[in-house]
Amino acid sequence: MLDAFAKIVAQADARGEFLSNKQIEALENMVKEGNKRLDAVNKINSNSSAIVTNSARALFAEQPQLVQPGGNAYTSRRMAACLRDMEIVLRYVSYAMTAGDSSVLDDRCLNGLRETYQALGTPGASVAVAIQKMKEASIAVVNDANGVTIGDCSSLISELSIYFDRAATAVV
Ligand code: PEB
Repeated sequence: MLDAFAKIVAQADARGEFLSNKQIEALENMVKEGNKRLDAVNKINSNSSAIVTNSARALFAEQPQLVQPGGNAYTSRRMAACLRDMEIVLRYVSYAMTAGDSSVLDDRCLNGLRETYQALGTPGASVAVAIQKMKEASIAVVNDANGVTIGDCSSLISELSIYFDRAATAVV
């Protein structure tokens, strides 16, 4: 598992070079914007159950066959597994956002997930829709200006989007 710092160090070491000015600038910027990053993570964490349940509800409204007899989220056992999976993905996205690097998400959550869903007969495309809905909900929560000083969060939002997109593409 890497964070943005360890990643740049590993890359420089692989080439046997000191960090470049550009790399140092990227890390400086990360430190400068660090509080915003942690605020974003904190907002996702404290709204995690709403993000998961609202996104699941939206998925089942669009794909009602999932919750009908024979559907992949039918029976409370499967529904619970589905909500749990969504929460796991959201948690790993929040870790990636904390670290500023996707490796924790890739290695501990997404690696082999497509094959797991194939083996289970769980529709990966539907999981991807659920993840996209969590992305929209998380962005809305992070961008919510209520009670905070408004700043520019655009680059954090695009980074967050990349982690969700990565998760969504990993399951189809
Ligand atoms: C991945 N999900 C399920 C299982 C595993 C995962 C390993 C099988 C074992 C179990 O049920 O616990 N586990 C999960 C994950 C990690 C992990 C992400 C990462 C570290 O360790 N059903 C739907 C929706 C979707 C869904 C489309 C969006 O209709 C999910 C939610 N996952 C789902 C369901 C099951 C499951 C298991 C329903 C149960 C499948 C079954 O037993 O039929």
